[in-house]
Amino acid sequence: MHKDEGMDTAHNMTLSKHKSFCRICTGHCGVVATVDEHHKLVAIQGDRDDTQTLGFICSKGTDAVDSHNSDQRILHPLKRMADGSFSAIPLEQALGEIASKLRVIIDRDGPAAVAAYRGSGGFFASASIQLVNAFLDAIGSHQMYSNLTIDQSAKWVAIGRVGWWPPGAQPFHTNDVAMLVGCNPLVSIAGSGFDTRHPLKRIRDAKERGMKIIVIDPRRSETAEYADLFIQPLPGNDAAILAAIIRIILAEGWHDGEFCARHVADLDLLQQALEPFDPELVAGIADIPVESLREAARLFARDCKRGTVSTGTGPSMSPFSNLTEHMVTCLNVVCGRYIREGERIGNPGLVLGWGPKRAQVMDVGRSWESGPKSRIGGFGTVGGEMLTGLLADEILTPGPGQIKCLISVGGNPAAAVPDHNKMAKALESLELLVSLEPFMTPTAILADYILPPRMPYERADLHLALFETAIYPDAYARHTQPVATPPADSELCDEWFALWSLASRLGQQLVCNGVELDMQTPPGDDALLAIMAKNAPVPWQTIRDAPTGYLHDEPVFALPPDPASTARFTTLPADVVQEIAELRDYCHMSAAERTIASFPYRLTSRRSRHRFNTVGHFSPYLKRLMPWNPACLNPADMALEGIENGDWVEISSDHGMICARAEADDSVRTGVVSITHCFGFLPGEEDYDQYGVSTNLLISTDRDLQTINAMPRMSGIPVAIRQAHVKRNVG
Ligand SMILES: Nc1nc2c(c(=O)[nH]1)N[C@H]1C(S)=C(S)[C@@H](COP(=O)(O)OP(=O)(O)OC[C@H]3O[C@@H](n4cnc5c(=O)[nH]c(N)nc54)[C@H](O)[C@@H]3O)O[C@H]1N2
Ligand SMILES: Nc1nc2c(c(=O)[nH]1)N[C@H]1C(S)=C(S)[C@@H](COP(=O)(O)OP(=O)(O)OC[C@H]3O[C@@H](n4cnc5c(=O)[nH]c(N)nc54)[C@H](O)[C@@H]3O)O[C@H]1N2
Ligand code: SF4
Ligand SMILES: [Mo]
Repeated sequence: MHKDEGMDTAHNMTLSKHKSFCRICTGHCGVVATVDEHHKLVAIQGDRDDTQTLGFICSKGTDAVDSHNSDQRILHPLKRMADGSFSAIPLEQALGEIASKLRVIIDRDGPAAVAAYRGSGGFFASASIQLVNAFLDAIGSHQMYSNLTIDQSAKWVAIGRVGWWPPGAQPFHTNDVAMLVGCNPLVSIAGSGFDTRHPLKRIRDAKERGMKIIVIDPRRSETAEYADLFIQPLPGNDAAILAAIIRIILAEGWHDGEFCARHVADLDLLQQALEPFDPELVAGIADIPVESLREAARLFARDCKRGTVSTGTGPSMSPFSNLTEHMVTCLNVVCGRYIREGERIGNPGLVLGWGPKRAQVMDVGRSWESGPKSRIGGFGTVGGEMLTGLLADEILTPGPGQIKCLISVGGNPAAAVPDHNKMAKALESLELLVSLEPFMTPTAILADYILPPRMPYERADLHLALFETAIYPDAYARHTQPVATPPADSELCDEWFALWSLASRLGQQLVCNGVELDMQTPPGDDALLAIMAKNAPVPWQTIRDAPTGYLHDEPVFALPPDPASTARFTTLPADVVQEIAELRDYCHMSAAERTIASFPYRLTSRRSRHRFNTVGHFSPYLKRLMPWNPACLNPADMALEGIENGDWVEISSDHGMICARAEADDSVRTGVVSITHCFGFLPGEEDYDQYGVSTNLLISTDRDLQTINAMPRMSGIPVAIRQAHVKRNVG
């Protein structure tokens, strides 16, 4: 804690300022938090002296003052009563009752009947993050779910299929080119392959030093405004676009032949397999100029020598998403865009372990081919987790292994998970739903018990270590002490405390990072963070006591490969051959065959500045900035459909129908409607002015799932659009 005191003379109050950092998104913005003499948060400002984020802050970051002090915040454990209302009960009682119910379920149905879902709130509570897995391990359940498998799990699939390069990809600040496919870091402040620490400054600086930026997005996004080459395709065509770009590069010999000869097992097979992706054909399907594909290949592979192609949520949510990420990885591989032997690895990790890595391919294996399988569809695990696209069916389908209890740790599956009605029905049907959550969200409303935790500025914390090498270009760690105290008379329960206490009551031993926790005395934030950082190169105290972050600047270089290693990148495994065949067939369909006549538009996902997924719906300030989620349409399409700005429009897919207000937006290409996710409330609660509407009503999890990761089709969704006179949502 870094402290500075002063007087607020108008209110005759002693105010003090403390450095900390925001934990709503991976931006991790350094802030100065002002608290009053009762340690109540009164202001949050961006910290201009922060070495990483340089003063950047957004509307959600400053709103933390109101969210911490909100009169809608839950301040006591709540229990759902027989009549559906909630009653505040003492924490000990709540934990005791939950433990007894867990005991009954485990004894009767086995440990696999107990599942956990970690959402964003759970990811950003660092002291708690390990406890969720530790709890499930202790009781013997494999049912770990999170938002990662309705996000970009295609990246794990690609690593499992192609191979991993331990020193990492070439980092943004050393590069002369960046190809960004379906991500918008200037708004999402997210994304590997970019520098999200004050992204506007970073992109301007990069352009100033000559970096070329290629953006592929159906919407001329805020990031696309900085592009040297902007390609605006119909959504869902990224796999074909990237296949065509690789085909051009290989045909022209612009790839890194030396790197490929040494590290790629089957380049010739890839080249043959991509033969069907003739640029003319692909350009026709994606509705882009063929020259833009050639220009992208030239700029990326011939004219620039360092830089990567990276994706965000757009392509990972659209059709052919695993194949798209495969092509992304292949493009980086054929151009050799990895940190090489002898080169400095800017961030070789810190909290989760640090040290030199060999410049060679590592075969990490296909996690989904061994280990536990889902009952529905026989899918395996990805990133060590079961697949959220199947969660509702795993709850609803009777039989051995059916999930009867879900512990939601900082997540809002009732609002965030596709197939909105099915997910809500599943949560409602659970024998026991526990929500570790500060607000009365759709998920909390369906819960049997709500345990409200301390909010970020009230707890000690670390940056999101799981993604540390993507967030920080150097080996850097950010710790904060609590800077505010929780509201008076509250009885809160941190996520870690709930899980520790439940395990303890069930007589289970928790093990975190190889350390057995004392199950008699609660560990506390500091002990848990120290355990997480036990493989860091410096003692925990060094990281903890660095007031504004710890930089470990001992240089690390990529080591020579192990001569005995035979691992190579595999660009054409058998399942990819099959996916390429499917994509080829799709590309060879006629336009009429490719489009479902009754659903001629494509709905695309996008993020909004003034929400973080479902976070912000309880904030008067953020709601003023963005009350609901408009359906953004190109004015030409609006004219075609006879829709005026502000009109109600019906958007229907083969699964459901929603109503939203149309907004003319010429940054959206024709044929597309762009609308933000995670609005809306529970099925049946239709109050657009209050909540907006859930696009998850349009998405099925019965079909259109990707193989391997069961990723639902959440973007590039075929829809019909028409002016509506009566507003109604039908899932
Ligand atoms: N149709 C469609 N659906 C989507 C997406 C899309 O683009 N389109 N995007 C998907 C993606 S990428 C994601 S990541 C998921 C998000 O899915 P979730 O992670 O389930 O949803 P969030 O809204 O991020 O949930 C965060 C919750 O944490 C709570 N919270 C805030 N602070 C704390 C805290 O300190 N502790 C605890 N315990 N809780 C806290 C918030 O109130 C909120 O309820 O949604 C997915 N759903
Ligand atoms: N302000 C804000 N920030 C957030 C979030 C938020 O809700 N609000 N959510 C957070 C989360 S959970 C995540 S995972 C990250 C995500 O971060 P990003 O992936 O950067 O998310 P978006 O800003 O939605 O950018 C996705 C882009 O993909 C485009 N797109 C949609 N479909 C396709 C397609 O088929 N092909 C191509 N090429 N592009 C397509 C969209 O037009 C959009 O511009 O953001 C995080 N940060
Ligand atoms: S929510 Fe805003 S202030 Fe907070 S870390 Fe993200 S970008 Fe920074
Ligand atoms: Mo996400």
